Amino acid sequence: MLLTGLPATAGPVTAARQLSDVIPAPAEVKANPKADFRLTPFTQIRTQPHSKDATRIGHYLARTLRPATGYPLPVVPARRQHLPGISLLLGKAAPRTGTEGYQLDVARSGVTIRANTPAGLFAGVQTLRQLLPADIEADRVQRRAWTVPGGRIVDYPRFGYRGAMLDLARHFHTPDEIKAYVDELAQYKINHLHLHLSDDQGWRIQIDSWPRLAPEGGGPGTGVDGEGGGYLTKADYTDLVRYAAERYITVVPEIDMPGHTNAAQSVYAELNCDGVAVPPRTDIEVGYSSLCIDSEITYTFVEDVIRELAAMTPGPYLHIGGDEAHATTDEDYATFMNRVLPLVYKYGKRPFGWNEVAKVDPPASTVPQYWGTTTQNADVAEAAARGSKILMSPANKAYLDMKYDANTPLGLQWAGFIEVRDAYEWDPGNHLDGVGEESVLGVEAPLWSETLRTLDDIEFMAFPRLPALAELGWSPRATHDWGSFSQRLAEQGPRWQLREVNFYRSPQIAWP
Ligand code: TNX
Repeated sequence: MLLTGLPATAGPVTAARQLSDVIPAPAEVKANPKADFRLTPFTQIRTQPHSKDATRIGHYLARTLRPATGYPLPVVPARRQHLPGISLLLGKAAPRTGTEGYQLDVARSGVTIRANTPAGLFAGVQTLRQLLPADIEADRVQRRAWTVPGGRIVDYPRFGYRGAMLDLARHFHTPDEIKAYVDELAQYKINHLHLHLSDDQGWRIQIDSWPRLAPEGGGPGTGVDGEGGGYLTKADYTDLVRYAAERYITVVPEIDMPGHTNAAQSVYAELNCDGVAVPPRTDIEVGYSSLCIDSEITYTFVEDVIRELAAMTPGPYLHIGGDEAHATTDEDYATFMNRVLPLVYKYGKRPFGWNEVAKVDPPASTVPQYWGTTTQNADVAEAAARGSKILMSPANKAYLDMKYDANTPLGLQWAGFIEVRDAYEWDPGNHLDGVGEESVLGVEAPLWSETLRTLDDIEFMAFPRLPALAELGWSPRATHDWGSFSQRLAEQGPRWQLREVNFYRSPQIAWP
């Protein structure tokens, strides 16, 4: 383009993008090769007038595109349209785009993203970002053409819940590390972040009514091998919730009980049946701890924690764990859950539990999270038959802490090795007997931290498998195709490199 002073093909570092080169695969794509759009130094970002959300998303887009283009990209209200631009408009999107989808039109004269909600606009912005050449992720000016392939995308999710879980208990991860992960999750249209805030090795959230819990249960020397200390203050947590919400990600906090409670029981003696505090633990055993089911103080404690956690959590869900309670009898487990589930409702939240919670016939609005490794679970199937929605996290497909293969330096292997193709090749809507598409709330990718300390460690396990799970959660089944996915995934490699995101160079992918 004349105005840019750049030759049309300046610095073609990466191949031209196709309109369908997006993860997760969009629902509907109609390319129009004659309608490519080119960003120029005069491009404006025009946002829905009088919409704070659209303006904020416009600034987010501008911040994303400025470093590599060096263009000013002013964010202005979408009124007059005489300069080429990117328009972010609320309303008038195809009805099937629903509450999270969007419609993206690329023509020579401009790019228009329309959505019924800000969340949809934000999703459309992520698509636009991926449609630009990978160099757009550079933190310094790249002299090259910035072309967006022409045509129309109409896109919307298959499942309403697309999640990632981070275990802060086995090793604490700092707010900055969590935010960096959130930034990556948002690009793949993940909309929930589940924080595993307590376990045997650590307690990671400030609770005012039990003031020693976090400073002692999450202090120096806690975590696996005593090397994972730290906790979130209420201010940290609130700031994280806000940061995630600005990226249309809802935080789902988890306090694991009645097992996985050694950290709390090592700080407060009264949480043990014999009134004696247990020693802190830094090993990776599971299934040995249990709250004292017959003691009233247990329920005072649980209610205090749920009340304080619910008060700082704007999202609708609160996860109460419930897994691997091997030190609790079945009868005690039912007694406990039948007292604690109502407490979650009392404070206005909808309970999540690991799939063991299905054993107690919880109300239909309680969500069992399936983490088994087989395709059969009678309790979960019965819950689905009673109307429960199930969250799918089968450990042999969706666990990001499983090793890729025998040589992976990090991770565990109790659920098997999970290469990127294994993470991709299953159908959440047809995986578990008796749990069909209509019973599935969505897909979540848990990342347990027994072996993970740094952000580099987290990223190495999450990428490239997280995008595979994100695609299973968002894209219609009809788009499912390993050949297409593996090519689109390969193109994410240079983007991760430019963003300094660590990833596993899976031999299954032809990285450029
Ligand atoms: C099982 S999955 C656990 C966690 C471990 C994880 C390690 C689940 C509900 N419980 O306590 O961290 O395996 O992969």
